[in-house]
Amino acid sequence: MGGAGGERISRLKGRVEIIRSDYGGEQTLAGKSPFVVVANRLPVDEVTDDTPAARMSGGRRWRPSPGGLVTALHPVLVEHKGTWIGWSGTAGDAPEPFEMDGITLVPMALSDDEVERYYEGQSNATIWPLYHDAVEPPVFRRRWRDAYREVNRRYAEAAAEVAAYRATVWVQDYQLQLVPAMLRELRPDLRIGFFLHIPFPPIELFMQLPQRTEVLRGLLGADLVGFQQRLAAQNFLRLARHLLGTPYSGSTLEYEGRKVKAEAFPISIDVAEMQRLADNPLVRERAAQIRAELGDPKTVILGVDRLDYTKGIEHRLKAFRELLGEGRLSVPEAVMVQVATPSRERVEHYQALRVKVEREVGRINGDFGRVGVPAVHYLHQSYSRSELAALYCAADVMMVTPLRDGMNLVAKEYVAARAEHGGALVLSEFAGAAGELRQAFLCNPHDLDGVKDALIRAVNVDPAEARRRMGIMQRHLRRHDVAAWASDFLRSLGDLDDH
Ligand code: ADQ
Repeated sequence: MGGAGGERISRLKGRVEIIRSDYGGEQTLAGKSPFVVVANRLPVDEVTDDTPAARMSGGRRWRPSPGGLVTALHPVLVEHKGTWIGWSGTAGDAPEPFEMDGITLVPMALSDDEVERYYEGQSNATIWPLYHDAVEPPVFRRRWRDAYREVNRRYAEAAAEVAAYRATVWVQDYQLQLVPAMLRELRPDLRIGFFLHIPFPPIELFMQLPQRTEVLRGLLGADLVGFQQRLAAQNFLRLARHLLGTPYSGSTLEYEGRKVKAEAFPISIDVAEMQRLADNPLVRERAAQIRAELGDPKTVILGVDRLDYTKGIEHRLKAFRELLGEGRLSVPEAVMVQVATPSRERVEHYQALRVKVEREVGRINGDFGRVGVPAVHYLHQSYSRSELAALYCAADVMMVTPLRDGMNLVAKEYVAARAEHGGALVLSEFAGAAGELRQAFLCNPHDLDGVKDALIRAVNVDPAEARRRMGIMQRHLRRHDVAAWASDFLRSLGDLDDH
């Protein structure tokens, strides 16, 4: 790591320049960013533009990829001349930093090899399964770990370079757990926050990680470590005591003479945006059209997930199949629509999952479908926000049955889209969202009979009762939207008294 005192060579953005590591206070860092977000991905997608004009200019074009995080942080980023550091999504050289909608975006380069080892390997085949209760066995590889460390170091150096004196830097998620400590070593003046979007496992599981002490120390580089749920924050505090003997009281621990806070900040969605979409007459029309195309069934049951083994898609399909087999549901009165967004398609577990899900869909349709009337409509595609909103509006019952999920935004989006129209949410107890959406039909996805019963109760719920439940959950979401989430986190980070 760049040494204290003296000079450090930074090869950021393909340039080589010398910066003084005794950052020298406000003057030397004038013009830099007082608020920096560091995330694996930038909040934009590259648009393939093969027109002669685009080729001539050598320019790359970008379009915002709308997500809850950027929606929530956009006002803060604009107000504070913020910078977002992240990967563009394409392997190879990184484009130069550029401005979009009032935010400076600093693209990071990842080579093909790094995409395979840091992103698909260590992030998505080691840490992702381990942190999700090891529902698939995590794979441990030394070369993945080395790439993870190297990429984390580059992100930390990029943040150190763009951050103003005493800036606030907010690091996001499991791909970048080493960044807080690396950044603190480079820039002890910064206020550093970290938020983990996925669960944080209990000690027994975390201890499997060969890199466990390094990851823990990496996170402890932050002033505030945020989690989706209180249980995750407690797992973290207990782990620090277990592994490093770090004492804690309440949510604050003492580490290397500093205070580190670990707290829960359940993430949310842009509730107003989803409600606006759901109220849009074009979206309503599209919802009616979807129902008509499905053959105007009495009950439309919907699932919307990334095609991921944590989401419990197979369990949900199996419950539906058994209910059809037992005659407790029947086609065409009830049909299921399962949207499974393509995801991490080069990772082995994901390829295997796709085969299993598609086989199960084929089996259900073979057994219970008729010509022109499938029992399950399976869509392995990405959709626009308005098409998703139309699907939510069209669905009588939404099934969200993950085996483990940090939060699950789909559950919140469905509730926000239902306005005064009722509808029922079947929700796994193992989704973070279950901590807030208590009026859902909660179930344990491992208990197939329990899932079946919850689905039947949701299908048969009295409409007035459905509206009552939906109303309570909506009121909760209106008070706890993603903007409230971001400001709660940043307020808590700003309240820390050690600066
Ligand atoms: P994810 O695991 O990706 O997020 P989730 O919270 O459900 O899961 O968010 C998925 C998002 O993608 C939703 O906003 C949804 O609308 C969108 N989406 C899903 N299918 C789509 C499709 N076919 N087309 C277009 N959009 C689609 C991780 C954690 C979660 C945590 C979030 C945020 O795993 O637990 O809730 O981060 O912190």
